Amino acid sequence: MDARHMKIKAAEAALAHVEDGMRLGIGTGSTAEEFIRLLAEKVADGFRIEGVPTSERTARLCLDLGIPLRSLDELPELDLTIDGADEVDSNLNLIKGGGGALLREKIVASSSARMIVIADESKVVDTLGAFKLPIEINPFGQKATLIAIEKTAARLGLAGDLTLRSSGDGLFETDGGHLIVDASFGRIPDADALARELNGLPGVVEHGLFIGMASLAIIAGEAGARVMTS
Ligand code: ABF
Repeated sequence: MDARHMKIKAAEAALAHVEDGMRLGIGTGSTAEEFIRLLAEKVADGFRIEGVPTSERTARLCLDLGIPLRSLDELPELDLTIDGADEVDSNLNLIKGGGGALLREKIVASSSARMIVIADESKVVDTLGAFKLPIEINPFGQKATLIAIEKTAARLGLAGDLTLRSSGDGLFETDGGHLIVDASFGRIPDADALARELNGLPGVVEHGLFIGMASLAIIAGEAGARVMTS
């Protein structure tokens, strides 16, 4: 089964968790987009949901496909968020943000009673960190923030390149106008500690470690979709 079909399998299984009338956080990325396409078919058949998108890209796709959207300010308490991930470990801790939407994804997920992650088997890891950790930073004082991140990581025995993400003709900017640093720390033995330390750095707006946020993960492999719980 190719990667796209695995993503569709995971999206199909996630759809079973969406109830008529739900206030639903809708994620970003190619797996989330397969979910959106399937959700749009149900909405076309009369299924009622109120969607809150986690990125401008997701919002555009939902609107194109006829999924009713609200802002998070209109619906500050959501029933469920369905979103992708770059890495999932056995505790359901995640690395997210490869798509550059990590801040809104984390805000929407934290406003939801439950979060279900949808991913293909390739995202499951023993220890987070093979995927470069996206860290969203304020452009003001970015060099000072990079130094602070390096020093913080070193205190935790982590080291690696910090690369400002670029796109097209310049630095990548998030929907919120921030920059993203991709940190090649490698294996992160204590992701919880790193998350807490990064949260304390003034120039860091958010980071891609989603600790204890996912209620379950639906992982699609050759044999179909399976559920991971922590
Ligand atoms: C988004 O999904 C991001 O947080 C994450 O980087 C991405 C994974 O994308 P894909 O499903 O295309 O692998 O939620």
